[in-house]
Amino acid sequence: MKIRDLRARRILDSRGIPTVEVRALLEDGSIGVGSAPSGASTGSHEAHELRDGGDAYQGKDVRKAIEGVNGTLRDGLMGMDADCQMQVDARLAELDGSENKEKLGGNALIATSWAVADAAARSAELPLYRWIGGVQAMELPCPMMNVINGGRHADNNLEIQEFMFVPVGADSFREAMRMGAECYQALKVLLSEAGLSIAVGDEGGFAPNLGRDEEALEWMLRAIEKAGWKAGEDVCLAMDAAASEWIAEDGYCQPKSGRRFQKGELIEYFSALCERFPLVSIEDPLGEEDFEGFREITNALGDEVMIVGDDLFTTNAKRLYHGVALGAANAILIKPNQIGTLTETLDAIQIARKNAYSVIISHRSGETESSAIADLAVGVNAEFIKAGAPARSERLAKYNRLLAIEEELYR
Ligand code: 2PG
Ligand code: MG
Repeated sequence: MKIRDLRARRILDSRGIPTVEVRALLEDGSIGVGSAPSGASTGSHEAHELRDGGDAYQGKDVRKAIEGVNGTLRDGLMGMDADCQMQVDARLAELDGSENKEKLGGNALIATSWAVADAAARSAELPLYRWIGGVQAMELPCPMMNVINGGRHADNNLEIQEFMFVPVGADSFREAMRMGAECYQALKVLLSEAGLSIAVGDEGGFAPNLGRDEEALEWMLRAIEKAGWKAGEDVCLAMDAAASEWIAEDGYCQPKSGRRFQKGELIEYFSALCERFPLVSIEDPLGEEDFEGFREITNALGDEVMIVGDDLFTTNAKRLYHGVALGAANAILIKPNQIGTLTETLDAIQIARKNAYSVIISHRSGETESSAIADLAVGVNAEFIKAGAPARSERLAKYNRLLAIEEELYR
């Protein structure tokens, strides 16, 4: 079905910052919608997020990105077949013409790419996950719920950006949500009883000040027990260190405490945490260029634990190939807006699959109400989805969509 029109407008994301929403109209009247989320701890190799500068919205307005959609992208895509996502996305990249989508903006491109996919799915009268994955789309991911926020996502004193519950023992998505949500509520009670803050960070997790980062994991173990589940069996733990934020001239320096680490010390630090806690996944334990460090930590911990490349790979096929060749990491975080089109996102997922890397579909810290990544997760049978706490509607949009998909698939 041919694309008849494209229209972009400004919406605000979950942090109240402008972002792009695109509507794609097809010749049969089908309308698809897509939007761009936005990161705080962004990798340097991500697709460029086009912002205006100047006074409006502290320089973060997206008028240029919107104009690009309503002009260049609209003209370039009109009349193209929305069913051919690959061609549409190739045209998007061609119209931008730059390596990292800096001309028209990765934010403009990803919103457009999603809008076209959504419109094509509607025109075919298929849910988006089915459109993406065909008959093979059948598995629900295990949620990774970020329940304690630190790093760039909160103004507390925690250096590690995310502490997550991973309900690995659940035998359905519904059950996994129940476990995660019960543990989250138990954690809230425990923190509050201890006089700690239960105000939340960007992804809906609590953001207390604690003595040491490890205490976050201790509170989580207590919460799992209080909720009546077994830590390490029903519910495991995961972290996103986002250690690119700690890169210093001579190694690593955690910005809030000033604590310094050499690469080897950081690997030892995480190894010790894995001995003490039922951790199943550590994301970005080292900086975004430290492929060698990732190889070392994967050698040390990779048999037991997922070592996840986020800033390391930025959903970029070339960077993932490089990592695979070295044995750096054994899992990839997939964020469509890091690369800018759905097709390139699917490429990265396919390379990961072929090389036995686990796939985690991920939200951004600045999110919209879109639930497209939930459909993507089912479409590609991703093992995991990381969409924040089981709280705040921009996070629940993804989890609630998965509950609906599960009902559709397994009623
Ligand atoms: C991450 C993400 C999402 P941000 O680092 O994994 O949790 O954060 O969107 O700020 O990059
Ligand atoms: Mg990350």
